[in-house]
Amino acid sequence: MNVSLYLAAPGSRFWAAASTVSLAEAVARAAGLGYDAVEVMPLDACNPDPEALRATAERHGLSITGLATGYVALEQGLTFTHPDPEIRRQAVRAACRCLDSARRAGAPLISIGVIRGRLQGGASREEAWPHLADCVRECGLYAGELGLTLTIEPGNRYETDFVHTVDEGLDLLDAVNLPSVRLQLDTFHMNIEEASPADAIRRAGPHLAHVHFADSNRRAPGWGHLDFRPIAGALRDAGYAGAIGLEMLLIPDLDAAARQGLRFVRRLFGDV
Ligand code: LER
Ligand code: MN
Repeated sequence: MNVSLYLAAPGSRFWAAASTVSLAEAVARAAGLGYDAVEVMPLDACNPDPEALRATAERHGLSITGLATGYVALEQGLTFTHPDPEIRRQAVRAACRCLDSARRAGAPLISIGVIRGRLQGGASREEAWPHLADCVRECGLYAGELGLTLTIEPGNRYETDFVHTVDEGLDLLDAVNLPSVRLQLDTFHMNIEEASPADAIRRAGPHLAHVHFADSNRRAPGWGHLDFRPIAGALRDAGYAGAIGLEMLLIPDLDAAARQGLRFVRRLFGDV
């Protein structure tokens, strides 16, 4: 099993996984602990510099699983469902720049999470949904041109108003209908939104391109009350061959959380 450590760039507004040391230092520590890869939430398209990130990862024998686009919403206030068409255009341009960064960093995917946005300005969900589908289609087409994947990550209701569950994610995939647009699941969000995370994984099946693991409290797996055994069983049943990205609160500190997450995942999948 390829295990990846999710790192938000130092200073990120994202509420989890923000590294307290430089990304170069965090990558070195991940490698030292035995990780296979890292996944990064940048601060913007050039920070971290994609080539420098790639060189750092390669120097430590790690790959880069993906880049997250959350910074486009969190740092720049741009979302795919904003009532202003100019803001939506800028959000698409920013996500396409993230795809360029992923290509330069050697990462195979970028993920679409909070960039979907929240209902604003009185617009209804029905009005905003086609905007979301149009923006995702435009970015998905560009991802296809670059040979990359765009993943839709269902997120819990406190972070986004659009696509909380696997079924809504599958609806969006249907609406977009591009092989370059796939699903990404996160056990933290599934624990809040899905009746059964394991059944949700089975429904996602072949559409699944990436998975995030965190416990019920976003701490390292094993430090909350989620039962990961049915989740691992469902991933096996679904024939999932991608990475497990550990996207956790890095508490009490990066090393302790990263060590616990890696050990837990290796044991869960019988890798040790
Ligand atoms: C946000 O909670 C999340 O799950 C991330 O994957 C954002 O990149
Ligand atoms: Mn996630």
